[in-house]
Amino acid sequence: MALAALSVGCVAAQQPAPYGPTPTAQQVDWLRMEWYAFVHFSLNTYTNKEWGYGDESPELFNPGQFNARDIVGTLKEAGMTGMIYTAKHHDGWCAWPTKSTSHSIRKSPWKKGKGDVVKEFADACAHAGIKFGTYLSPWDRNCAEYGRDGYRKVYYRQIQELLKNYGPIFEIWFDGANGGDGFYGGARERRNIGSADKYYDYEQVVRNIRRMQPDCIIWGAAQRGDVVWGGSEEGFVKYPLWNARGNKWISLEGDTPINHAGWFWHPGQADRVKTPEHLMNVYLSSVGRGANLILNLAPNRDGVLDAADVESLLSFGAVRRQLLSRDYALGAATRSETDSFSKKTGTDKLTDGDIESFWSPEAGTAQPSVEFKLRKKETFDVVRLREQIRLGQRVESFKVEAKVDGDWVTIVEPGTPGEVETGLETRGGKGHTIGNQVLRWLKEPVTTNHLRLTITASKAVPCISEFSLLRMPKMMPKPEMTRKGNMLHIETDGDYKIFYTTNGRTPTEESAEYRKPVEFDSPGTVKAVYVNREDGSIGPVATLNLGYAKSEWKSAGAEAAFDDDASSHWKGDSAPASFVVDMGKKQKVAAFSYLPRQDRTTEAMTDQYKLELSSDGKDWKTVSEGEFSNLRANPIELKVHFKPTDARYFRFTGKRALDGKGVTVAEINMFPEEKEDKPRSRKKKSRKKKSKKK
Ligand code: FUL
Repeated sequence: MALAALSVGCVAAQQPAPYGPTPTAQQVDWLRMEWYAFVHFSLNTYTNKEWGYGDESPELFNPGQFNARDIVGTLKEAGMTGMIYTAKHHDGWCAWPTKSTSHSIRKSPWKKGKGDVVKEFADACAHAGIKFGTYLSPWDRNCAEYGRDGYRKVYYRQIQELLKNYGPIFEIWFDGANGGDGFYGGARERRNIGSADKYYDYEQVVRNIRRMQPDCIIWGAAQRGDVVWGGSEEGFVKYPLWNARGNKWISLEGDTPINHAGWFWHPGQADRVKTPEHLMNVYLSSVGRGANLILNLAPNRDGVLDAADVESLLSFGAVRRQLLSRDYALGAATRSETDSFSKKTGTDKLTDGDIESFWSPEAGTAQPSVEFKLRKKETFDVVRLREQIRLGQRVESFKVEAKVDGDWVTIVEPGTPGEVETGLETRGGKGHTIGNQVLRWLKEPVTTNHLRLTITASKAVPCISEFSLLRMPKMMPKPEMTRKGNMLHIETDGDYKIFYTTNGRTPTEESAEYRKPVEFDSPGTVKAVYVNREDGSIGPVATLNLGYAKSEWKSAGAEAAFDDDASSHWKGDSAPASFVVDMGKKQKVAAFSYLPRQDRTTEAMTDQYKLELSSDGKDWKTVSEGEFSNLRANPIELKVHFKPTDARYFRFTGKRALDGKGVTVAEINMFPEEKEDKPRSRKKKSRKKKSKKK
């Protein structure tokens, strides 16, 4: 939209000049998309890994029930506006029949090597009317030429194929993970590329993309693109949020998987899905702070989304839709401090429901404010504001007050410089920047018909397009569970009763009621739900997959690695470093989990390991050795499966760490054989009947 066409409501009857960097029309359209899906689906889906090394066989990829329209239909039903597919992840395998490498879907048995996942997703998106984008990892652990000049040709060709053959691409992702160990055509070595900007020549990459698809939003590309990473794979961005980077408008995107298990599908992940309440906090701490949200869904080995992920996505989608369905400020009477409610000075633009029209006070007004009169008293607990960003981002802080029982009460405190809101805590936040939009979830609902907005600091005359009042739908939380030694603890909350099971079944009101910590010393699955004491509604199921209890475990000095306390960690002074644990008795182990240190530093965070088992503490057998991937961006608990083995002792070796000296472990768990551990027969799978449609 041309600036001249903006509908202005300002006292001076003159449109304010743009301030600072302004977004391109494409960036504005992109911000209006709010949230869309990431879909990670590749060879890693079959290897229980987050990063493939590059030597995985393309034979693994055979999703017998994959149906792109089913998946895209689910995303659309949730209200998502697009999806971005990992056409190539770091392992280098291409999910389309590329001419750039033979390490591709042509070598996979799926559709006899004639399949093209990119095409199926692109077509399904076009069919559903949502946008399609692509992720093409710059880092390629398969390609022999990676790290050398020859790779650029390969990579540019891949970009060209994706941008020329699959219709409009709304966004292309250039991941920041670059260089390191890999297969590299058999060299099996470490390759570093130095400056990614120089190595890939992002200046040229960006130029070429603009030529091929001028409307495509470019993520990353050494800040030469349009959008950058929000800074955490938990999905939040920091607030206040400024879109200006030097003289360029750069937007932010919060990214996170819907499942705690990671970006790709992993066995047993149905128990680790994030609740709709959690997702709402992610939404409020990304979209609600002025960024966009990309939420990952990972199809399983059949090529189908897990029912648990779908259920949580759709419930969150419904809650979001309900939240946005009614704006209590819509059509409210307005006035600026100097005018009456009847005289229109443009303040009415704030409540006209038009995202483009805006109010702007006379230049020079110190702390301009607007009053709102609703037709009747309403109860709300979310305030939303939008700036007319086509004219740049201006507001530094704002305040919202409500008249309650004749007194003005501040319901959104103005932010003060230097404060930073981070993480997923979203209730009671202050009023800093606005940008595309800010959503502030109040600590308590407020009932009133009279409000006041004050812009307490702004870099230039404010241009505010919307002021909205929303009501957060009720969301049931799920109980937090932990086991300490042999005792199971479930977080209590006076409003709810807690029911739980230890046999894997979904708890009901017929199940055991939790009142105080209970003994649970075996491996297994505990499930618990909250039941609202007032209305009997049941919340989402919380699941805890427990390994062997660790109360009898002994070691010389590594207790912090198995004390059931995520905040403590064992540290070995220099890599490699090991510790031995005596589990007290011989038992069958088939998997272990590793929790990296959780204190928000990657210093000495173990990312290469070896695990050995022994029956007598003398003869050792290595059962697993490898890499813990993507810890820098996403330090989650990772579970590794191996051949079931009887053992009383284990030795864990941290072979390498991400940064600095030494290696660390926050927590190690050992698991018996579980149903999902068993590899599924390929033949059986492809014979399975079709349509497991959710
Ligand atoms: C990261 C990658 O390394 C992860 O594997 C994942 O693809 C995520 C979206 O970006 O940087």
